[in-house]
Amino acid sequence: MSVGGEQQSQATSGSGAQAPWHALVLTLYPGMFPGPLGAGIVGRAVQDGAFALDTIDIRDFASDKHRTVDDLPFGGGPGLVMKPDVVDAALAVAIARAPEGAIAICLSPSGQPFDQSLAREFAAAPGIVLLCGRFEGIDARVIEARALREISIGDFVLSGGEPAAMCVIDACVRLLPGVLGAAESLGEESFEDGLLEYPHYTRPAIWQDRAVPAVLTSGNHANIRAWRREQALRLTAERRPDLWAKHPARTQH
Ligand code: 9WO
Repeated sequence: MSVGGEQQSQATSGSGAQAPWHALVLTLYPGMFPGPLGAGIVGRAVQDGAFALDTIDIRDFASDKHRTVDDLPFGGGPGLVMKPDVVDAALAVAIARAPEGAIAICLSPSGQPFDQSLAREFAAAPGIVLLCGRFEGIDARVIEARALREISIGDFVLSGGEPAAMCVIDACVRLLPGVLGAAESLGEESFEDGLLEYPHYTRPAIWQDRAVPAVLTSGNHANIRAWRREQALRLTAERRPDLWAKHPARTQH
């Protein structure tokens, strides 16, 4: 058997808009999707057809009767490495199926740190192809040959790239036009201005002897805006010196 992903891949997409933003995930565990992406705002976006979520099972591109996708590492050492021929055959189909201009990504702790500006870049593209590794990793030659963007969601090791792919997709989808309603819309949100979020409060005004900050119940909206800005600046300076160093407000505080 040779290349065959077409029939086995699953699509989860709505029926509304034409050529919606497309996320195409290459994985050995297509059953993990949509998973958490089926809930809440992102789940609604799939149902509404604001974006298309598609998986390709990498194992469908194995060429032997045992459907082998991994092999021993050259140079020795523990574990197994995903075979370049199998991964490349899956990528060929993925790139052909994804919209022209889609960005091809590999999830790896060695990648470029994912942040809100990368989410904006990916959301502005016609779509993304996400390669999720398993075992000890993927043969480096296929990543180089396909010029994949290596992306990290943080300095920790997962058992596979899939949870990281879900994070990237979630961050991009909520930036697509029409996905967030007015009530949830961006603007004051964390990272849209390079700052951490100010703290939030709701009723009751006193809970377990703790009162809400008085300014929030004052009705003075200029003071409330100023207080929230101060809190965002203070939290960012205290907790995230890396973000604070890049922020234009740093010199005034
Ligand atoms: C694992 C690894 C460990 C140390 C330094 C570099 C590394 N690369 C990989 C790797 O690509 N691993 C593959 C995907 C196979 C094993 C599970 N994988 C994975 C991806 N673990 N953790 C991630 C990941 C992805 C994005 N952001 C953080 C972690």
